[in-house]
Amino acid sequence: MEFITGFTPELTVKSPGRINLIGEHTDYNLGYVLPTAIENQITFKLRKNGSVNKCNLYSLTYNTGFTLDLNKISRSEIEWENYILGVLNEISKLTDGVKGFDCTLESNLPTGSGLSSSAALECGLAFGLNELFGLGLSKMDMVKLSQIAEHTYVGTQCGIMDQFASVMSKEGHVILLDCKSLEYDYVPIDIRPYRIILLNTKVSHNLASSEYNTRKQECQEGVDIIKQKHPEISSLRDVTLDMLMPFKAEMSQTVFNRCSFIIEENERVLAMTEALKSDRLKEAGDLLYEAHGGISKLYEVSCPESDFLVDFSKGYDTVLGARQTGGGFGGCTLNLVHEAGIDEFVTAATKAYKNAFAIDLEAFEVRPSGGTSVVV
Ligand code: GAF
Repeated sequence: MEFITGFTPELTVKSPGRINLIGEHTDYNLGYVLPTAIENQITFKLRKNGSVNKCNLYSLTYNTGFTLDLNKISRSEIEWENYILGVLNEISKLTDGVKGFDCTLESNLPTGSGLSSSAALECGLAFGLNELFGLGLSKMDMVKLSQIAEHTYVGTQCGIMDQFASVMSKEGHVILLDCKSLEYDYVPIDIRPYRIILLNTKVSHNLASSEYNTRKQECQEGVDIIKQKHPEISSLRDVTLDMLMPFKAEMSQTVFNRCSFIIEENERVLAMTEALKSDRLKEAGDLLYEAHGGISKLYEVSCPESDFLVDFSKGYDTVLGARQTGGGFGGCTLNLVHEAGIDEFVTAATKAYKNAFAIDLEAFEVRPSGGTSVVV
């Protein structure tokens, strides 16, 4: 099949990936997160094609495309198509305003690296179609429908953080999002002379999606047990460590560990917010290390490659803190590194990582950036 890829677009949209400074797996436990969009993004070029229901999508990055019929949307065997199909399916529940369109996508956001290329894809498409066809969807409509698309078409029971960060981020800020009330604050982040350096492990262990759903179930199991004595709680967000302790004997060690991590991680998000607001960068770094300890030992969503890089960073005075960012089982570690020490740290980490895993590390700086937008 021949795809039309070189057309003059009516609209260009950029949709960013995200980092999460801290607050991992807290979103579906209705707690707090502290993400921001980054400059790495997917660019969508769109035009109406005059047909009622025929849509052509083509990824210039992966040289692959597909055609779909808006009247016959169903799940595909091909993973990336499901992000698109899921979004179209959710939009169709809200409006019949989408008609035939052509779309090319180009990405400089590595997939499977914990930077949420999935949400960038979902939200960019929703945003682009909203603009192209004047659908009248709000930003929160786009966030929510993209999250549901991932549940129904992709099968990951994700929380709301990634889609929220992709759409709502603001340059120079992280977002303190309360995933229960969906209230949020933009927190300015000025960590000079430190920078945010990502080290991409280049591994994405394929148990990520199934283990993700298992973690969600384990947390729910914990909630169900605690609820028997505290009927007022509806999520781990409402539980303190003191409330959890008496239930230790009633829970498996695994469920107890998962619950402890989430409760502590929520506290770390709030502590990180305060540390950033008052320039206590050393404390911010310590919180990252603490969080990684929990990610690795209590929540068990790390992997040898991420653990290696986080441990390695501890040998450098120029690194304040590090942890794996995102859903887990690989992807990137996020490091707060003094600008004078970046080259030395990255060179040494690259060499050590290659020796340990025979993988070429990829390192890059990211800056808190704005959310999904039209390119003018
Ligand atoms: C993935 C999910 F999509 C998010 O909702 C979040 O739970 C994250 O993992 C872990 O914090 O990116």
